[in-house]
Amino acid sequence: MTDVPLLPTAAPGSTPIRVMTIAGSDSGGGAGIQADLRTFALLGLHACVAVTAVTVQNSLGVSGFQEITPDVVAAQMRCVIDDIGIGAAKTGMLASAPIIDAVAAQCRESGLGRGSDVPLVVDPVCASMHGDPLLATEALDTLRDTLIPLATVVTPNLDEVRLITGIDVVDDATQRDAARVLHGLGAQWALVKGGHLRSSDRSTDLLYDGTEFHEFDHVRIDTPHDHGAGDTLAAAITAALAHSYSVPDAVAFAKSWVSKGLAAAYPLGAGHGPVNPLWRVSRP
Ligand code: PXL
Repeated sequence: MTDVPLLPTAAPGSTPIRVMTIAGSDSGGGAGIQADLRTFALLGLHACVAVTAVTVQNSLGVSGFQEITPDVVAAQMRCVIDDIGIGAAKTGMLASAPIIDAVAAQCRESGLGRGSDVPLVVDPVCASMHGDPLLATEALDTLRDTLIPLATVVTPNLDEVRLITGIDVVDDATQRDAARVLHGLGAQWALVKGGHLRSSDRSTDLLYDGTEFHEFDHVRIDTPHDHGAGDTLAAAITAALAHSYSVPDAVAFAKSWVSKGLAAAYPLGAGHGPVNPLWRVSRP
C-alpha cells in the first residue's frame, strides 16, 4: 500500500520515542500543532506540545490570534523536557520576537538543537497560505539572529526565504544562493523548499550543509487542499531525526510522507482543505 518506509513503533506498553512541537494551534485542525500531532501520532511517536499562540481560523483564513506569554511557552518546554524527555523538537508559528527569544533561551538551557544530541527543526512560519501574518515583521531579526543559529535544519518556503534572506529565488542558482545564506546564518542544514519554482509538474527542494547540495525532486501534487503541508513536512523530518535518521534521509522520508498526504488531501469548508496524514490509516 505504501512506498513510504515505516518508522519503527514502540511495542504496546513500552514508552515510545518522544518529540515536542513548539507551535500555534489551528482551530480548523489542518495546520500548526494539529498537523504536527497527526503526523507524529501516525509515525508512532508520543508528541508533547508547547503552545505559542491560539489562532482563530477556518478553511478561509486566520481571523486573529492570541499569543501565549513567553514565560509560559518556555515553562511548557522546560517541564516536559525535564520530566518526559524528548528525542527531537520542531518549531512552527512563534508569533513574536519575545516568544522567539524565550524559545531560543530554553533551547540553549535544555540543550536542544545544533551541537547537541537533540535535533531542532526550525520551520520559520511567517504567514498562512492565505497571506495572513503569523509572525510580527519586527521579529524577523530575532528569528535570524537567535533561533536559526540553533537549528539542526531550517525549512523555509520561498516567501520565507525572501523575508529572511532578502533573496528572491527564481531559479536553480538563486535557490543555491539562498541555501548558502541560510547556512551562513548558523543553521547546520538549510532546506530551501522549491514549490513550483523550476517547473509546474515537479517540486525540487534543496538541502545544504555548507559542503554538499542534496536535491529532493518529486512529482508536484497539484491540489488546492495543501493547508499544513509545510508543517507536516517539518514534523515528518523531526520524527525521522528522532529515529536517528541522517538529515538527508529524514528529508527524503518526509518528502515522500507529505506527498502521500497531498495526494490524499480532502476538501474542508468553503476554502482550502488540509494535507492528509490520515492516508496511513485510510481504507485501501
Ligand atoms: O502552515 C503554517 C501554519 C503554522 N501554524 C499555524 C498556522 C499555519 C497556517 O495557517 O495557522 C498555527
